[in-house]
Amino acid sequence: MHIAMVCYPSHGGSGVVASELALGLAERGHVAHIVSYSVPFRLREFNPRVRIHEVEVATYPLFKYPPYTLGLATKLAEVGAEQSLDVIHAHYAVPHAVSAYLAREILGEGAPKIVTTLHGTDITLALVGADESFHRVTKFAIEVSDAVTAVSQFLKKRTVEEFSLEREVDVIYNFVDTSRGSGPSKSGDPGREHWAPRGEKILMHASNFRPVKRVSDVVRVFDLLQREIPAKLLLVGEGPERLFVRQLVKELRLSEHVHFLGEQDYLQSLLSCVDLLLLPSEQESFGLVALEAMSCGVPVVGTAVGGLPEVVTDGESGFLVPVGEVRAMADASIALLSSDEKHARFAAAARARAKSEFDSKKIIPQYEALYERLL
Ligand code: GMT
Repeated sequence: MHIAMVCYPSHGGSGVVASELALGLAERGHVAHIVSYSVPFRLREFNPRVRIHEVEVATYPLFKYPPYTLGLATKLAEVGAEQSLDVIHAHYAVPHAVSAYLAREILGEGAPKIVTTLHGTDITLALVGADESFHRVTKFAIEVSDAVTAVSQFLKKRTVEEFSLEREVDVIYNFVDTSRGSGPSKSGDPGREHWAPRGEKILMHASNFRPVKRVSDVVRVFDLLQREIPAKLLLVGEGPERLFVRQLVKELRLSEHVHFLGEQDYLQSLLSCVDLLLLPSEQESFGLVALEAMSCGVPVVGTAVGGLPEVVTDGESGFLVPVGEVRAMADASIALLSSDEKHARFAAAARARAKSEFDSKKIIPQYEALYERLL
């Protein structure tokens, strides 16, 4: 099959899922065509079965805002005609599925089928709530797709309710290649020596530092924890809250224990020396970073929101507490890190869950089957 993958190329779960899906499909003999405004970071290495089609957006004095949706539709129609695409897989309803719909209309008979995967932020956060017209266009994009998937049961339910949908929405969970993750044993890792030379515990948080991630909660949890357990905190990612978080780290006099690592393309090598992942988000339709951590045998302390409880089993592969309960998050983290036996049990359960429920070998065939069903 020839499948166009439409995604955001930046560091973020949806781009990672689209890129890894493209690579997985290529491995299974298909050809994936990435259609985006730049090359997604995990696809920079040449792969003959993953072809990149960059969207150019016309700039013209009349255009106050460059029309990306139209540029994308034009590119999809062009790739569709030249490569006989079977499927356009849009990650996000707005604007990607809208462009896919336009391309399908332009191509007419024999046009590719449209699969739209909902990742959450378009449904659960600002877009839909902020503007009635976005609500309409999102509902439209969902309804005209040939198939729609959501990355968790939570997101499916939320979408069906929000848009009073009568159409079918499939749940296909996000996935991880568990063969890349190391097991739960953390001792002897060279990263440990570097970040924690005195044998301190290592905590990590990775996100796009948007307010929804509540990164300041990470710092406050760490502050409480390091009063009882010697520890270091690795903060991975870039985003609007970064300066504010830096300031908080300074105010709490934690600078020598907190490392800001910026954006990282792959987390596995970092996670191999990490003891605990903190994810205190206000909303998370899935929480891909939690799964990446679990795949490396890293338990997660996070919030019981959205689809996160479908990924992290509370009390087995981590702990989930209500949003904003910093003290509870710190207590759960302290409990996990102060007993080697407990930590090893959680680490093994986390890795086992990632392998049994979310391995790419289990999930990618579900997308393949969906494409085949449509064709
Ligand atoms: O969380 C973000 O801000 C990024 C966003 C994205 O577009 O990558 O993440 C969403 O999609 C991910 C992949 O399906 C999910 O793992 C995240 O939970 C979801 N983010 C939210 O729901 C806030």
